[in-house]
Amino acid sequence: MDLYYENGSPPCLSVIVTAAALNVKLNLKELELEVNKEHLTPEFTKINPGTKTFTIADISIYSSFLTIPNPNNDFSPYPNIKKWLKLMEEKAPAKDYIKKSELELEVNKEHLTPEFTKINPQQTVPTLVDNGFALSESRAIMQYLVEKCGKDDSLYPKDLKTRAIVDQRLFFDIGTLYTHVLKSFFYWFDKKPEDPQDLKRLERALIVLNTFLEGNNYVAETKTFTIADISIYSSLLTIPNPNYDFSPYPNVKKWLKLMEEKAPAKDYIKKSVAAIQTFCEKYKP
Ligand SMILES: N[C@@H](CCC(=O)N[C@@H](CS)C(=O)NCC(=O)O)C(=O)O
Repeated sequence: MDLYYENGSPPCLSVIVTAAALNVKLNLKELELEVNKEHLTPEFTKINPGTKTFTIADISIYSSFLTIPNPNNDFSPYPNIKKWLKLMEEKAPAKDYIKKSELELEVNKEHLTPEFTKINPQQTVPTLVDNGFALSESRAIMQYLVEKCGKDDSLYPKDLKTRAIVDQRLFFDIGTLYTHVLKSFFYWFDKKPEDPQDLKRLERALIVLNTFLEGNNYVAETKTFTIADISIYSSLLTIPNPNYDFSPYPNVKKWLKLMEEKAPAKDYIKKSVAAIQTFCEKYKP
């Protein structure tokens, strides 16, 4: 399996640690992204497996589209999206509710560059290519790797409720925790003082994480670490301030120590953290 990655990228770190935990050897292909530019290439778009009927992914992305504020947004540069929006309009249930919640639409101007876009229309790393099957989004990749290569289900338990908690933590990470860590990162990058409201949001996310860990060794209340621990660990390693004070979150502090001890791929983690720190040092406010 090929993994397109960038050193210092937290979602790439998550996938690489997951593969190491599964003893899966990935063929690492490093990309130099130079923030939002170099990886923007076409071929990444082609390998885009579809399903026969709509899934929760269609529903989730359709809802995102309905939230775009400009009602006259021109989707003609994206004919497949246009066609899919029409199809979803026809197929999605709860039409009355959708009508009520429809907002105006607008889309960012996309900068599509060739080879990479063919494989991954999202133009992000990590991107896994398994024998022609391409997959992006670190959390989806971790799930795929465990399902495909796991000798047991400990990293992504099959038990319905345990899995639901792991999924909840993964969504909490992508939607809340990592989002606020990333904001911190960009304040740092832009050499701007952090908005106190944003700082508060990160603190609130850490309070929530601290609560998840109350009486538990791992974030999803499991006996051993799961992909939710790996994902959240990668997120926290990205906090740009190397002296960030975790003492208001004692459970998080304890868990970070445990993860430092338990997480595999220690050399890669070291390298990735060093890359983040070098980057942060360069943009120190
Ligand atoms: N939610 C995605 C985020 C992926 C992501 O944004 N990766 C960054 C590197 S850390 C990237 O590829 N940035 C380039 C861009 O967004 O243009 C995941 O977890 O895989």
